[in-house]
This record gives sequence, C-alpha cells and structure tokens, in this order.
Amino acid sequence: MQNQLFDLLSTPEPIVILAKDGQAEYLNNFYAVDECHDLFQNLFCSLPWESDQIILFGKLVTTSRKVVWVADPECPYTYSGIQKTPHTWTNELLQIKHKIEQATGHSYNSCLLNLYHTGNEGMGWHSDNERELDSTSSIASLSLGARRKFAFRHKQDKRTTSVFLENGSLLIMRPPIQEYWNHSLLKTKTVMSPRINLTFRKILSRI
Ligand SMILES: O=C(O)CCC(=O)C(=O)O
Ligand SMILES: [Mn+2]
Repeated sequence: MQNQLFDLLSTPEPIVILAKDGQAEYLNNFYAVDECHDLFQNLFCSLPWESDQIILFGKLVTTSRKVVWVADPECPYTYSGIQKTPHTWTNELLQIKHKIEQATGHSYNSCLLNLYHTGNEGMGWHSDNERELDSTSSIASLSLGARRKFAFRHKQDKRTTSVFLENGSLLIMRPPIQEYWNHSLLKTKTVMSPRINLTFRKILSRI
C-alpha cells in the first residue's frame, strides 16, 4: 500500500495531488493572507452557525463543529440522514463563489461551511456522493484559518494521500473522485486555533 503526504506551503503553482480514479488539485494562496483574515472574520461574524446533527452508528449525534448550509432556494440537501434547509447567499459568499467558478470552470449552486474551533474537531471518513449532487461536477474546498491535515483513502486498496490545507488554499476534487475515494479532516492535538472550510457543490435541480 502506498501512502503519500504533501506539504506544499511554498508552492505557487497548482499541484495535482491525486490523479487516479478522479483528480485532486491543490492551489496555495488562492487568497492572500490579509484577505483571508478579513474573510474569516466576516464569515465567522455574519453567518448563522449551528451545530451539525449526524447519524453515527444509528444514533443522532450533535457535533461541536458548527455548520452553515447556503444554497439557491431550490436546493434542499440531505446528508448523514438529515435534511438541510438552505440559508441565502451573502455578498461575500457570492464573490468567493465567482472567483472559484473562474478557477475550476464549473458553476456551483450551494456551499457547505464548516467551523472547526480547534484541532479536537474534524470530519470522519466519507465521500460527498449524495444522490442530490451532480456527480459530473467538481467540488471545490476553500480553507481559511488554521492549517489542517486532510487525507484521501482509496475505497478499494486503502492507499492514502494526504495534504496540509493552508490558510487561503483551494482544493479541487474532480469526478469521479467521490466514487473511488473517501476523505477526512484529521483531528490533531497540536492545533488550538479555528478553521473555516467552504465546499462549493452543485446540486441537481429537481424537475
Ligand atoms: O473541512 C474540510 O476540509 C473537509 C470538509 C468536508 O469534507 C465536507 O464538508 O464534506
Ligand atoms: Mn466531504
């Protein structure tokens, strides 16, 4: 089994960190550090953060990680068995969405934001393969705040590829990556500061 770790703090060019059974590209400094600070403060203060509820081993669990689900009005979304009703886009989020759409060549109609207060909070192994998601679209993940380790694990051969997601970085996950790979935001005892992650997604409209 092959395990790879990317530590790309000083890389200016997009880097392909995974190229089999889907593709993942990593862009450092997608936002400059001073812009990241302002964006973090804006999102932290202006959004209606709420605890997430997930079904874990058949039980409803309330997470200490906070979430906000933002989307076009016709985009209800269910994950971990919980139906999410969308909040409306703010100007800042629309500007971020536009910049990311230009970088990826895909358009998005929804964004899941996660707030991790410290390294004690993370996200377990999963793939973003819910029925409502357009499986032909990429998912783009923007990181603001604390640097955290993110890992992919192949669903069949269990090989892993990990990357440190820096403040202001963009990770682009291209299909069919969700079909073949799980991913996780790993917990760590060494991070005491918060991080906000935004994943821009495309929900299929209901006909
Ligand atoms: O926080 C992250 O980097 C990952 C979040 C994630 O995988 C998700 O929201 O589905
Ligand atoms: Mn995910």
